[in-house]
Amino acid sequence: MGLSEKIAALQAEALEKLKKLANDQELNDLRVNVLGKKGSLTEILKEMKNLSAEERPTIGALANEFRDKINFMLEEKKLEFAQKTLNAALVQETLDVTLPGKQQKQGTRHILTQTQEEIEDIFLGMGYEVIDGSEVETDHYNFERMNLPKGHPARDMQDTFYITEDTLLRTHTSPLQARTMDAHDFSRGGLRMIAPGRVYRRDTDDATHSHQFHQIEGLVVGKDITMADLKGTLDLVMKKMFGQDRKLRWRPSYFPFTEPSVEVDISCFKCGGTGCNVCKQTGWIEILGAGMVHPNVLEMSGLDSSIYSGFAFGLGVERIAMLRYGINDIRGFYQGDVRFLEQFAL
Ligand code: FA5
Repeated sequence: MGLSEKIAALQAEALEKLKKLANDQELNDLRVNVLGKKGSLTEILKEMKNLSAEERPTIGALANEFRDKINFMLEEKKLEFAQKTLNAALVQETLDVTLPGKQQKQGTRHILTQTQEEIEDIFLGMGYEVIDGSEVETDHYNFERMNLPKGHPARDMQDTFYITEDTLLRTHTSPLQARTMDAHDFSRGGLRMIAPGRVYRRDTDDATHSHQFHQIEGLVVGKDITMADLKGTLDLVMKKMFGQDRKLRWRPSYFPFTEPSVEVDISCFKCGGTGCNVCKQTGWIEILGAGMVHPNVLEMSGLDSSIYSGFAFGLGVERIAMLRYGINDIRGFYQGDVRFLEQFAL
């Protein structure tokens, strides 16, 4: 068989194999077997040295034509395989935009935060400043500046967690009264502030008591502040919080840092005052402590108590939220049970 016939036979065989290729691996094998250094074409071309000078160019041209043709066809096949792989991937990765999405659970502000912010908004609307305080407080501000010197019997009602002998977790937000008065420049006028925050006591946890809870302190100091201002202010705020029908009841009480002192009750939201299990058949629910700032407290901040007077109050945020939403166990606020919390999602 002459070389041109051998090339023609090789071409026919290669074209046949090309048709049957299944993947890139087989394609590469065919390229190596036919066109590679030790491939069939190279073997055939080794015989060129036996040809005459006239025959060589013709066979050479034939061989080149064959090589180009096979290369071209292998390249086409390669593209075909790539296209197939791509199509298969596209089919597999199809995104069905009509499928329903996964529902994302969205968080919500805690009911205590909501209650606190609502109270803040009412006071901000009346021109009060909102003051932030530290939960770690000194004995000096928590007790002494609140007219509770060391050994005072009323300290027993607010035993707390001590960090050192003079550093403790605050038992109420009242130290912010002294701190705010100390920082205020009274030559520029009086002050109106509320101070919300977490407080701590060595109380036994039960349905209405927690060893940590939230208070909002209120303080107004100026030149002609009277008990009437305190009454008018709290009456307005409580009606905004609990509705116009609520009545307030003022009872004499005792706090070392106010004189006179009062405790304020609100007419029961459930029975309206006739008596039920929520108000323990009294028709009233205690909501806060308040009074006129004790002269000693004013004087300790450097104020002349014959010129300046003020009122203060401290309310429990949990107590307010429990009343508003009919929650009967304070522990629900802290347990993080989503079923409890999501009832108050806004
Ligand atoms: C005080 O803490 C005073 N500092 C309030 C005050 C401020 C009076 C300014 C006068 C002038 P009392 O201990 O009563 O007061 O607490 C105030 C409110 O905090 C209570 O009415 C109650 O709502 C809430 N509270 C008290 N103890 C607890 C507790 N263990 N758990 C949850 N709430 C509590």
